[in-house]
Amino acid sequence: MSALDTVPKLDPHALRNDFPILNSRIRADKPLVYLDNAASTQRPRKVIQTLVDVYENYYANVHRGVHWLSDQSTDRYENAREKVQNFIHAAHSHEVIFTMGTTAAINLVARTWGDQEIHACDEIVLTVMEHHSNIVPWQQLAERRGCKLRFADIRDDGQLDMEEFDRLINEKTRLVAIVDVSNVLGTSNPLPQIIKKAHTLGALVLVDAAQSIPHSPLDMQQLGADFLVFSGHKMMGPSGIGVLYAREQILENMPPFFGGGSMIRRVKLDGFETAELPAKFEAGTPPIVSAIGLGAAIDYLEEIGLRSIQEHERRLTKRTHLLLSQVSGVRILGPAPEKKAGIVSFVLEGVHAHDVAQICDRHGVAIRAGHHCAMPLHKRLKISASSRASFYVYNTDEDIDKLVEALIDAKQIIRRGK
Ligand code: C6P
Repeated sequence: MSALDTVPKLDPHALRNDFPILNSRIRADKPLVYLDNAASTQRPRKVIQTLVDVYENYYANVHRGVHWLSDQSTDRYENAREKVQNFIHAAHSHEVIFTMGTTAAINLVARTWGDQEIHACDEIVLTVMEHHSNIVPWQQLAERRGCKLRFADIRDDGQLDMEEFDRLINEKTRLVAIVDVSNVLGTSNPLPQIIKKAHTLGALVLVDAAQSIPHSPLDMQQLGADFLVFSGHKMMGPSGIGVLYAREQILENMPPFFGGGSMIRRVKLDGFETAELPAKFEAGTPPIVSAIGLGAAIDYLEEIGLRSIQEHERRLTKRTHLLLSQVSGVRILGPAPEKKAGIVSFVLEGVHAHDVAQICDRHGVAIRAGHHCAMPLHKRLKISASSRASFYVYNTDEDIDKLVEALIDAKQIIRRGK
């Protein structure tokens, strides 16, 4: 018996009942087929109800009041932090900083750790498959500090070129900032190998886990990355909430980012002292209810089991590759299904990605089209745009059949138009 045989199989048809929005009928009464999960997932009733429950019964500002309601909401907010800690297996809950999302978390690191630690002679290693959120903040840092950015290429099969990565990283490298799973290629990067190499050379590693954290298990103490960033809205949580994880010692040494209430121990007219972690990085009133909602999303994900989610998506990805490879004119981007997560981007010969997505939409099928905030990657692939189907726990084989039907229709419509 293989280890995978012991992973309980999830039932997407049963799980769909937890998601009210999936009962929607759109565009001339078509059932909604939601395949845009890499952009944002849908929320189960449990998460939605948690938000309602907090607003109806427990809402007040946190860490401020001495009254009962404030205690209730503070307890729930801090409990959500502990849920995140356990979910990523961090050593301490104060290593979990709530932010507005992945983008905000990376900017926080660039503006604090980056401005303090990076100098003109330093280098930062990135890859060509990064999302703009993991490129632009480093370009801005390079403008401020004069450091050099180096980009590791991909191989023709859509995987990271590890030989080039090994050549780019050296004693000048202070940071490797890398995506765990590419939001376009679905490529899953060899993080343990990358982290080991970076640490040997004294560089830190930031992992952009926006596309991986809700799809496969992650253990920060085992992985040993220095920073980890992700967004709640891609893991069935509310939008406007995300996480920056960093090791305690790094956070202790980093200067605060936003100044204001909560992040101080004491303020005088001629200066201030910062608060302890994690408050030091959470100035102002935080996204209280969204954080509690994220905690509820984590409960839901853990009930299903990350291994089961990963297996389900692997199966859907394999099936999508198989069926799309039978549609003439489709070119799938990225590696073979066993080397990628539940993201399948493709181009349909002779049809613009936006037209593909629009025709899919007429069939009730929601996919994303464009550069997916990864323009350098599209340039590297010599295309301006692609279409992308991305899966989650509630997607079924029938959803993929509908996608394929829509693509065949798109081809016929374009042929008739010519
Ligand atoms: N990708 C997509 O459709 P925010 O917007 O801050 O929650 O996440 C930014 C981000 C960072 N890194 C990766 C790998 C991402 O995929 C994203 C968001 C969405 O692919 C919206 S562009």
